[in-house]
Amino acid sequence: MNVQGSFFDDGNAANIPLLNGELFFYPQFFQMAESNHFMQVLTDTIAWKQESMTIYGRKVLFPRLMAWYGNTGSSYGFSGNRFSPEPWTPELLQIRQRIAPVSSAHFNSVLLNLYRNGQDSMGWHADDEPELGPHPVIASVNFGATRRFQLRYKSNHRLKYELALTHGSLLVMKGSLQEYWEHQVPKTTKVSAGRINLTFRSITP
Ligand SMILES: O=C(O)CCC(=O)C(=O)O
Ligand SMILES: [Mn+2]
Repeated sequence: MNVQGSFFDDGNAANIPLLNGELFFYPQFFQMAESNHFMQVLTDTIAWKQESMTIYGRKVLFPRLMAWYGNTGSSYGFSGNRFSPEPWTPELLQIRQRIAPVSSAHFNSVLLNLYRNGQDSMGWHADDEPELGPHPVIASVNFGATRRFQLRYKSNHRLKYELALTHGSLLVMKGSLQEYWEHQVPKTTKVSAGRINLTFRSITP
């Protein structure tokens, strides 16, 4: 289904107009009770790990916990790491099924991030790894603490956009967004609670 078509089904959806990129935000995609349930179950059942990357020969820990789930064979590499996915859990399959109608993509994997508090973060990057293909559709699901999600245009950093990713929200990134824009989740002293973000992706080995 076309994402725009879903606007008639969900009055809360918004198409955020950006130069050279498509962004769709559903602030209350999941209801409060479901969101609380997923936050709890994912916190307890996902195989969270603190991965490291090597920068100028030094091992540096990522400032968050991560996990990678998906179809066998959808291995995924970034920052010098190569991840083989854990098999889908029932809750991850339920979430994937819920977002399928508004994402118009077949997701074979999901990268999960657990931000333990406001000191955990993700720096500027684009989801432009070759295995995602040229115009990837990435569906980003959020549970727990609200965190700021910032975008900046690669060739002109003064062009920027920011939104608050709230408990139960869904953000869909598509078109040429990853080619022209970067995004980040900055550190904040204002948040002490945890947040889980899931980015559903389609990987071509
Ligand atoms: O936590 C977020 O909202 C962003 C996650 C992200 O950009 C990623 O996993 O590539
Ligand atoms: Mn990303």
